[in-house]
Amino acid sequence: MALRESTTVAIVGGGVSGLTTAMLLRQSGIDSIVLERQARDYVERRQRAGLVEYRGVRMFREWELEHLLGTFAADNTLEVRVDGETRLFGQDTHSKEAVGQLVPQQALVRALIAEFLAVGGDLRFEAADVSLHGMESGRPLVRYTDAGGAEHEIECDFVAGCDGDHGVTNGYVPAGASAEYTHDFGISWLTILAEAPPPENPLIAVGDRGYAAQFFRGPASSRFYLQIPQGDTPADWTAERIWDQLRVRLHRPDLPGGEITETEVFPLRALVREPMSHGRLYLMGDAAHVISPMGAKGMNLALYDAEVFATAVRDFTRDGDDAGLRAYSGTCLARTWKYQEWSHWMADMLCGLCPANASPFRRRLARARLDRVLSTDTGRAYWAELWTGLG
Ligand code: RFL
Repeated sequence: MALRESTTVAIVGGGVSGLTTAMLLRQSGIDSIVLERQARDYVERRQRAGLVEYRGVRMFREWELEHLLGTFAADNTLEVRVDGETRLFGQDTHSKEAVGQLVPQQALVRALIAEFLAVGGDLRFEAADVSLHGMESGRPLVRYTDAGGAEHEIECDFVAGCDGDHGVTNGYVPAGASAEYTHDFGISWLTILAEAPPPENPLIAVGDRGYAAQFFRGPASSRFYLQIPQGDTPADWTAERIWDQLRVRLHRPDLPGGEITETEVFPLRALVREPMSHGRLYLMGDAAHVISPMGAKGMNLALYDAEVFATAVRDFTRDGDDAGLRAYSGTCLARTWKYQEWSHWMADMLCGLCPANASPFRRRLARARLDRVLSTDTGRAYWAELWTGLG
């Protein structure tokens, strides 16, 4: 016999989108149960993104949760090093007042977990075999098995599908009612986490020597990216080879090495699932869309979806106003596509400056675009709008 429980929103997935949704609902006095497949320790250590754009910072401030973001303000400067020559984005008035925050994703996740539990939130780790039932009914059910093997059945008003790209919830939008749009950039990156001092500004190096990047992930740690040949695996990249290539491509022969704590190969790809809702099920974050890390927007889109959904549930619960819920998918998809376009535009320009990805003609086009973005007022304003998330 399954244990029968009840809540307003059952949230599947305790990553950034699930925990933010739970916290925003909590701030509105709305109860939820978060079901996370992994153990707490695993979730708290999983390192990925590192920048909350200004729109997200403003969101946390407006919901009185800004303290969760830590203390590393970003000044919106991005350095692009083209064949060793420094070009600085964001060095103008367009984004001066709208600064983001450097927040390693796992630090945000840790802060959200601690806060949610401290205010009495219901967060359950090691929840296995999650399944959804009756999404088209007025009162859906979520079933799962807890770590001790006991079966649970949660009756709720809404289900938030926050379980990432490889989760189960997006499978509950019927095939006939959904479409999946994908793009493969034909580029593979090796991503490296290392105990190495971060650069002064986020740094992307492009040009004859190939693509490399270095970003802040803590006062003494960095995330690096290296474009690698398609088909390479982490085993092909020894620590010596990694540091050697980083020094060459970043034009930093003095780059200090450090302990490499993680390496992973991933293809640059994009995916959007439409629609982002079905009946009482609302998909958010990576469960609905995957974006190349080129524009640093994956986590930020997840935060946006969480706010649109939590606001819609609040309006419905408090005022009986279902306009936000009805508009949810369209609202989030409009922003998703805007940032997919931007991320693609950035990749086209920056990866297009490397011989491995572009003909000499396309490389000159990419450089002309870069010059235009940096040297015209409209170009700088366009870049700043999207980098800050205000566009
Ligand atoms: P997450 O973070 O994947 O969390 C999903 C959670 O759901 C759980 N789960 C389940 N729980 C219950 N039942 C199931 N059946 C479940 N299946 C899965 C998982 O254990 C997990 O805890 O998705 P969410 O919340 O939508 O957040 C999305 C972001 O994590 C993602 O967009 C970013 O990490 C993308 N990303 C970056 N985004 C940025 O904004 N800036 C960056 O610089 C950036 N760098 C990156 C990235 C992603 C990377 N990966 C994944 C390749 C760098 C990397 C290397």
